[in-house]
Amino acid sequence: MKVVVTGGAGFIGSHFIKYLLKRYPDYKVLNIDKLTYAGNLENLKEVEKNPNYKFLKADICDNVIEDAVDGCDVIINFAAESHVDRSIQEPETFLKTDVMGTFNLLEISRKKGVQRYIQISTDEVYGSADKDYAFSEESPLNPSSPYSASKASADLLVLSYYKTYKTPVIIIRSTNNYGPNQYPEKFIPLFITNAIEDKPLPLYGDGKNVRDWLFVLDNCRAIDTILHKGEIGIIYNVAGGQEKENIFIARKILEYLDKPESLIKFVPDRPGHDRRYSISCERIKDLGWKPEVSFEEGLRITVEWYKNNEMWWKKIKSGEFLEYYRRQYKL
Ligand code: NAD
Ligand code: TDX
Repeated sequence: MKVVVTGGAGFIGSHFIKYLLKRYPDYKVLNIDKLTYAGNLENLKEVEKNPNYKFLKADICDNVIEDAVDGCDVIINFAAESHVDRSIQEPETFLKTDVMGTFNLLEISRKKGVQRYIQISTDEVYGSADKDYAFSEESPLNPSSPYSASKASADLLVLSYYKTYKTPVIIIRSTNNYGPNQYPEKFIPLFITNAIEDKPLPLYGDGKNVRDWLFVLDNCRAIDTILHKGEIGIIYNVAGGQEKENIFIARKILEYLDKPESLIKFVPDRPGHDRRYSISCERIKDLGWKPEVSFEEGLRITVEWYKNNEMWWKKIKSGEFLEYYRRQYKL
């Protein structure tokens, strides 16, 4: 199978490429990535010499990628601007990449007759869930941030291509991923790396917002399952089934790193901050998938990885990110 992965130099995409090449040694993967601040080819060091792996630095909004995808069977679109706080400060790139980039890939899929177009979406498109309620794939879209609104818009476009042109699409909406190689602006890697450096952990609001955490390799297994067994025209939710308040996670990270709780600093809430994310995922469970990594184990693996790979994140935090971080949290 010839698979085009877009956004494969980012967090989830890079794990997925490594997973796919290991699991299916005869598959060929073309990674198309613009290498924005979030793209990092170091994430792919172990496969860069693999003859079945190729990399193309390009923007998914650009028509030049049309020739590159020639002859591919599947496109899996991970490429996106993915950080909610950045979308609040600078929404435009989110519309360009997440909406127009998806549009460009759909057009290419339609013209080239790809066998499958898989859109990597998010549970955030459903918006905040009331206590004890979980959204299903049929729930209405109710996004809160420019990020989730752009992802929801892309989902609607993807579904329209299925209805109008019979483009063979599938949408995957997963809960919050965590694990090694996640850019340290996201909650878990930001808090781990700050704690290692004895810097404050900026906890938004009262710290009681809830996210459902999915270890990144469990998500790779879910995408694999859907790639091979998923039904065309269908949306699949993928839930970690491990809902935690942010403050619980902050305390666990400090406990694992043997750092004091006084590092937690409550800061003003994120505008439009969704209180809780929760989704049901019976559809993918019916295909035989379930998460295998408990939150405790996944968090330990993640903390250990950041402890042992300081070069990876220190390079990032000492550069452009530091400026952004100072502006954002005024710490
Ligand atoms: P990430 O920010 O780590 O990586 C995004 C990648 O896309 C980067 O390599 C970047 O260079 C690339 N990219 C950005 N704009 C591009 C463009 N115009 N053209 C080509 N490449 C471009 O993101 P991630 O956390 O790995 O998320 C991957 C996907 O999964 C995204 O679509 C995101 O919305 C979705 N998702 C993420 C999570 C999560 O918790 N991280 C949860 C659910 C869904
Ligand atoms: O400094 C912080 N302090 C804090 O309290 C940051 C960065 C986050 N938080 C809170 C906000 C959220 O309640 O932690 C929670 C998780 O925040 P993020 O890591 O920014 O993730 P979230 O907003 O939930 O969105 C993520 O999950 C769904 C990803 O960034 C998206 O790409 C994905 O679609």
